[in-house]
Amino acid sequence: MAAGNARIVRYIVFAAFFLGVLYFISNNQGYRIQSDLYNVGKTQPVTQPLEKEQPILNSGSGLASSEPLDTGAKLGGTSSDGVKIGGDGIGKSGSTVPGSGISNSESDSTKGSTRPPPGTPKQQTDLGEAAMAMTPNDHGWNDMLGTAPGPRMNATFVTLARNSDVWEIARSIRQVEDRFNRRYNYDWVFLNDKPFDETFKKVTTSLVSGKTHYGEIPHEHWSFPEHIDQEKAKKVREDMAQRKIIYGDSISYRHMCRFESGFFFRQELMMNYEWYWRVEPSIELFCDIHYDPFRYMAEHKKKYSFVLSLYEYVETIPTLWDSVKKFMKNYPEHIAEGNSMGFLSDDGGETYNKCHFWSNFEVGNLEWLRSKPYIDFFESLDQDGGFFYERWGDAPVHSIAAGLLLPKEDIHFFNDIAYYHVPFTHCPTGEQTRIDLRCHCNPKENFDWKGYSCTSRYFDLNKLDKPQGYEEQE
Ligand SMILES: Nc1nc2c(ncn2[C@@H]2O[C@H](COP(=O)(O)OP(=O)(O)OP(=O)(O)O)[C@@H](O)[C@H]2O)c(=O)[nH]1
Ligand SMILES: *[C@@H]1O[C@H](CO)[C@@H](O)[C@H](O)[C@H]1NC(C)=O
Ligand SMILES: [Mg+2]
Repeated sequence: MAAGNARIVRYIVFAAFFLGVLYFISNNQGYRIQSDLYNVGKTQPVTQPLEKEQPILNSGSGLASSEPLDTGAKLGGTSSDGVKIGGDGIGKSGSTVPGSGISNSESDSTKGSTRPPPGTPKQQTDLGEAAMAMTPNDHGWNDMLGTAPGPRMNATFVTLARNSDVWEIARSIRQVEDRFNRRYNYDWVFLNDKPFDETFKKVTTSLVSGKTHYGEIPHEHWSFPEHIDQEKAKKVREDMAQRKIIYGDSISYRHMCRFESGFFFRQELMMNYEWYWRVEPSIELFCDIHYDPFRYMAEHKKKYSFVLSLYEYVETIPTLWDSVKKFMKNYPEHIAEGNSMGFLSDDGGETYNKCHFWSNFEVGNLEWLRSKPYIDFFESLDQDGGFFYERWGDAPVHSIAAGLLLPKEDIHFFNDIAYYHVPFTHCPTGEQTRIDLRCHCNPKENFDWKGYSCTSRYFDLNKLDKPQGYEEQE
């Protein structure tokens, strides 16, 4: 009897050992196939959310997973609730900008690429039902590996850049991918007034986990409108150069500001999307982004968002507010009830207090920018010539539009997106928030509650509670 038992035990030990060897082999293979963890969104391995304690090599091995391997065969599909899953037919070359008759040369990065089409979300049976984890207490909050569940919005990152910006934008992309997009695989649109070169395309496509698209801006979106008096504009630039106003003597900077104010959202490539997230070269993201900001915007019916706000340099916009007042008089129907005039003006609209949202970071709704109120607003300002006779920035232009054309609830402040663009930092207020989000910013550098920030005004106007600990940062 005892001998019989011992034999059975031996069998069990052998069997366990054998299974262990099998487990080890399959794991090792899994590891070799996916030698780069961050390729997770591109190669579409089966990705089960990892438990924290599990050794990292186990990631994506597929063991114990019941999910079918999704190799992107469903790319380009649209789920039943109309949520976009993958792009298709975007970025045909040589196509024309609607209404302009100008040829736009673009190239689709996926052409001639050897890697598989970029990621689609893990196919959930019911995409729309996957709830978004917004706090550490919510289910799925710490599932930071693999492709994020849930629907995807009709959204893209967008970057205006020169070929020479390639390494600076590469840094930005890497941070956006590491902190967010590697799990979401949103597309990225690059725009330039000149054709992008091969290096730019190769480097950026290698870094973006979604599809990349490259557009050349039509000439009339990057040039002086006919009504601009060239002599007058030139004198302004010479004068501003003497007064050492930053970018005051630059023509290209003015084209850039006018383009970002009035045209980026109606570029042909951008017409394929409903939401955008603007990214500039050399920015930093300091915290993990645990949820989809596009989806947050959509579900909360937000149209515009910011992380930093400040006072504009008055020398660049002496008559901007006069132009705005003229617009308000001519188009009273466009001014929203319950708007954010209180953010922009301290005297009920008589004068501008120079407060604006910093537009090098924006997550926003493209349909709003393409709407009649916004277009009328832009065209009205453009007629007055301040992009060239002064040096109006796209930040005050977007901000004043958001402040007047939208109800104030439509503008969102992302406390949990930690951000840097020289020289300002938004580092989330609240130690627990920074720990939960694994931030690497120095809270002392947070600009939000400093004297030159307008974020307090935004909180006051919207009757929002300031995050705990803000007083210590004032
Ligand atoms: N294609 C193209 N992009 C430009 C040009 N000038 C600026 N940009 C881009 O427009 C955006 C804003 O320009 P920046 O030079 O960053 O302007 P800024 O943010 O006001 O100033 P700094 O970042 O402090 O230099 C960036 O994404 C630039 O890459 C240009 O002449 N051509
Ligand atoms: C995305 O939005 C654009 C612009 O509104 C629209 O033309 C396009 O059909 C949308 N795509 C999907 C898949 O919903
Ligand atoms: Mg910049």
